[in-house]
Amino acid sequence: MFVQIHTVILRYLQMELKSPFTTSFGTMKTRPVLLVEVVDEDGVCGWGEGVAFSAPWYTEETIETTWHMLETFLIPLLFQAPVYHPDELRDRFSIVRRNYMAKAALEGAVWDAFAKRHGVSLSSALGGEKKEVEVGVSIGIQPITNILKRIEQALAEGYKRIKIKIKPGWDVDVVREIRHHFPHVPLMVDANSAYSLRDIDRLKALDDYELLMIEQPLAVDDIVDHAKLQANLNTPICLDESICSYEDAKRAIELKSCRVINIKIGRVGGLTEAKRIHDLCQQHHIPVWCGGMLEGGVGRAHSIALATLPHFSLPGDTAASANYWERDFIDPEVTVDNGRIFVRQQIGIGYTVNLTEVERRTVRSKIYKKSRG
Ligand code: OSB
Ligand code: MG
Repeated sequence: MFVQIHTVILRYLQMELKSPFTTSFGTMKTRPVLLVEVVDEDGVCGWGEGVAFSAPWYTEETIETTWHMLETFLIPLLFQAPVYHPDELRDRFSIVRRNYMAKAALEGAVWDAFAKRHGVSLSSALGGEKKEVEVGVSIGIQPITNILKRIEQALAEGYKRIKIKIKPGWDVDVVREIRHHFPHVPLMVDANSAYSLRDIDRLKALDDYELLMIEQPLAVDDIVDHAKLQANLNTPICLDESICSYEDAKRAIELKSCRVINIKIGRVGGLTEAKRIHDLCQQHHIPVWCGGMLEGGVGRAHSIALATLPHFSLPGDTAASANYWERDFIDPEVTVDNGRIFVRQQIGIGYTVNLTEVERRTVRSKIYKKSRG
């Protein structure tokens, strides 16, 4: 059985975040979403989501560059030949360098269509086993009283772990204050590359607060400096932005640049590559968890499916839809029960895309058709 895609629809959605999200880089109030719909010869649909933001602060991609790469290169490559298994797309797309979020958006849609054709959930198509996944929340930079309130609320909802964003000058004091109110809560911090080795004393000061890990303290390409930092820290380093491929993960493990890896489907170019990194980390006993990109429902569903693989042993960032949106564009919305998401067993991503909710937010859309013959 194979999937021959003959139509791809790209949609640009503008989503309003319930509350602004601030990282070491800046604040986001809205979240553009690139929705990818693929349709095969028999009318089976698959859904994918591009996770690039409107500005290239997290990685070099933006929603506009992903649209361009899809339209000009990736969609034509997909139309070229049938897909017997979505794993083939990694090779087929490799003639386009990097542009991982663009590749992941289209590959994810094909994975969904593939699972639907085979009558299985995306989780089982990937080899996932878990029937529920544990999740935490990521709390942006904001006044400390708000952070304490958000933590209290998240704990009341049962979330398994709290992550806060830090930056130079907004770190040790904030963590100390949180520990004062919540001495034993599973807590971690994420710097989104805001530090350099010159800040080593400030980062070492965080060792006193029993943090689960420090996520991406140094720059994206500072794989050597991360190794030097890790050798001087008791707190495990978790890499996010630095790991864009299996090879990146291999280097980071060999150099001992981190003790934990955050896997995001978009950042690494798709589910196939995410699975390869998962398997590598499993062999090397490096714990992994599934990161988040403030996704809409489709991206959220893909992350949930990925997190059902056995080596995702730490709670991820995939919180409930209601943590981000007044109304997500899938049915049902993603809900969290005592810090757990129950994995839907329906075919494909397991959630239905609500076209009314999609169209309400669609700013622009375009249909691409495979040419005949
Ligand atoms: O670094 O993990 C990150 C959000 C946007 C971009 C990067 C990151 C994040 C988060 C929030 O931390 C994850 C989420 O709740 O989806
Ligand atoms: Mg991060």
